[in-house]
Amino acid sequence: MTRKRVLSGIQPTHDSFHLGNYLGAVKQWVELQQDHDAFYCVVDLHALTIETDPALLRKRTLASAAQLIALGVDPQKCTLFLQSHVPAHNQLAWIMECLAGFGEASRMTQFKDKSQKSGTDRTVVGLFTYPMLQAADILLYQPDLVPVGEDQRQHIELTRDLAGRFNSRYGQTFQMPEAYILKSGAKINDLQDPTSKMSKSAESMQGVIEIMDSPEANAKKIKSSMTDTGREVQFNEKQKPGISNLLTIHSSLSGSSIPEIEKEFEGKGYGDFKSAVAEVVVEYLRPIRARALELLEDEKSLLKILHEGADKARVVAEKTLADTYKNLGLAE
Ligand code: ATP
Ligand code: LTN
Repeated sequence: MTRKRVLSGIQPTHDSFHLGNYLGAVKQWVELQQDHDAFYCVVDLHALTIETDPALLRKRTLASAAQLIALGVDPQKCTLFLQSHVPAHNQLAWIMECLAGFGEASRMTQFKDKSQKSGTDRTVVGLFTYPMLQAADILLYQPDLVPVGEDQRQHIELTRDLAGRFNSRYGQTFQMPEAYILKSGAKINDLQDPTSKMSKSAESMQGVIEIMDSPEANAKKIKSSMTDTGREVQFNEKQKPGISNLLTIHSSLSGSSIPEIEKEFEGKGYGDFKSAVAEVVVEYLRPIRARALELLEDEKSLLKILHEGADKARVVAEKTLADTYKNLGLAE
């Protein structure tokens, strides 16, 4: 039986991924690569929608790839590559732009939010066409599943609409992809503001656990995380959002269930619990950070992995692009 195909992407917009990115997204990538034909890409072209210094963009792109590998994305088991290494992404994106309606694209909430924040004059056209490039990323690989966070559901819906529209106008060309979104448990919140999600663009990084941060800095952030009222370690998102978030983090990394952890800390205070969470997080991330740093020391080998990934990705992408051009009536 052929394995189901999976595709996903992540933007290299920051120096480090955070625990939310790992538990909400990358951990699923690692699990899915075991029994799926998985394609994972660092979407460096999407990152151009935010103006970045060229040296920094390059550094973050390589750091993203190194972190993915250190977190368990295995180039022997999946195809790991950079979006900009496969020109078919841009080529199919144009086709998607000619298929999407202006009104339809204007309804994308990510565009509305981001453009509202920066104002029309500072919003680039690429932010508007971002979802059509994302649709191209996906459809080129004919995936069955696209693992993403809840915030990406609308973009996957648009991708499905575009695929359906193309197929009915020009004949069956694209596989209809499904979003693969984890249940609510996978949402990790900010340690200082546990009612909002842990985010790379948070105002303060005090509540964000970064993979590439030093173990000491991360331990300190957890120990000084916001304290809820009361003193029992119990999962109750309404009354104890901070402790509940820490319980989710502990459980996801240690593998112990939340009731088991609650039992372990019965009669002990928040202080002991926070120290234990700090220990779990620090020990989990320590080898991952070390491995990522090691990979970054040998850029040549890292780039070789990415080039080999792109060679594999190109074969699949170019086949879909050729079929698309043919079905559209572009002369051969
Ligand atoms: P920003 O907040 O600046 O938009 P981000 O931190 O949300 O960035 P993205 O690059 O948008 O990160 O997300 C990468 C992946 O990580 C997405 O699939 C997203 O759903 C997931 N993700 C991001 N933050 C969290 C979180 N706090 N909990 C669970 N999953 C998350
Ligand atoms: N928009 C996504 C990143 C992304 C993506 C993709 C995800 C770009 N292309 C293709 C899945 C499939 C985000 O911001 N998380």
